[in-house]
Amino acid sequence: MQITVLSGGVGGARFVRGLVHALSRDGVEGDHRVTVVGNTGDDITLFGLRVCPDLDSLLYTLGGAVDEGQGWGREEDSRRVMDELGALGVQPQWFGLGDKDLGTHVARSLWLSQGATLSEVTARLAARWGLPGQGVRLLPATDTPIETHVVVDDGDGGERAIHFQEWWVRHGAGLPARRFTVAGLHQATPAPGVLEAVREADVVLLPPSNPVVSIGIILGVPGVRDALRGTRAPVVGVSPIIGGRPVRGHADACLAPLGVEVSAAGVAGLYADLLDGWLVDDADAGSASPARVTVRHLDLLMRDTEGAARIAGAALDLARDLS
Ligand code: GDP
Ligand code: FO1
Ligand code: CA
Repeated sequence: MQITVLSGGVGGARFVRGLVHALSRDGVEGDHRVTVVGNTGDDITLFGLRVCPDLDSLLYTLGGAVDEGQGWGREEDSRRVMDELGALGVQPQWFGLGDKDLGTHVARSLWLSQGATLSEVTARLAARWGLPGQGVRLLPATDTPIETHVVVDDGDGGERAIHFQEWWVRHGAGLPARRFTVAGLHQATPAPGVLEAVREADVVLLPPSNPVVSIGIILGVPGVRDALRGTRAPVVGVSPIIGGRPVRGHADACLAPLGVEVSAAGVAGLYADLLDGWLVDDADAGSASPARVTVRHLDLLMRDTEGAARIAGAALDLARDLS
């Protein structure tokens, strides 16, 4: 069975870890059964290094090396390099890169500078973290550099665009967003294997990732949304909103500029043209859904890997029933 997942960082990574657990527990075998298409809109160049937070959250989580409390970055990391950069007056200091994490960014930037594509770099990093041995292939949504920007008030009656990470991390998504733009998106092409992974999948899963700045960005890469609309595979999504609130992060601040209600139904509406099945939390049982979408409800909180596996298993069950 070929399962394709479009993923952001923490929410997507925890779901994929649960999916891998469910597949190994239920005895489904075969190499590269799971293809994860990761968001690259969060990517940023800092200190001359290319940082890909969502891809790295996937790598570290599946590699068993993530800082579980944060959901991103390496466990038991230190900040000696950042401290030294601070002492040297090097900015920015609002984005904290751990020492072990920096090794990833140095290697990625080196390999990119030597001419490797982001897909090739990601495959090398995935090998380091044992993803192929888990039957997981990780693809960036695109090899074209893209960056999500947030248009905010400039305080002078006009507007200015800042990098998504500056908005999310430095400002805690506290500056009201007028809209999101994605630099480079129109020229971007899907990374090798992305469209095939969607078209030839048996199941396409949308994990509980941010619908605007994670999955929304992947769907915005030219050709990807059409591939989801056209695939014969059932497309099943998991709501990242429980009881009208994001479980973590600032998805509410991302939905606001789109005028979309912060609810499971609001998110389902963003996927209405491509969704076949939709999992909502028990708290949202009875919530509205787009026409022709089959909705089931269950406990959607991923407390641990077992909990994530339970949710992933429910998504696969729904997909099977829709096939
Ligand atoms: P990010 O890139 O690190 O922000 O991670 P994602 O985009 O993959 O996922 C973020 C979304 O995951 C947020 O909107 C959260 O509401 C959602 N999320 C996080 N943990 C859970 C959980 O346990 N259950 C559900 N249903 N959603 C979750
Ligand atoms: N998130 C923070 O809130 N503060 C940070 O200093 C920070 C550093 C960081 C470094 C590497 C990395 O891969 C992720 C990091 N994140 C940090 C998380 C991350 O940038 C955001 O949560 C996501 O991009 C939002 O989707
Ligand atoms: Ca993200």
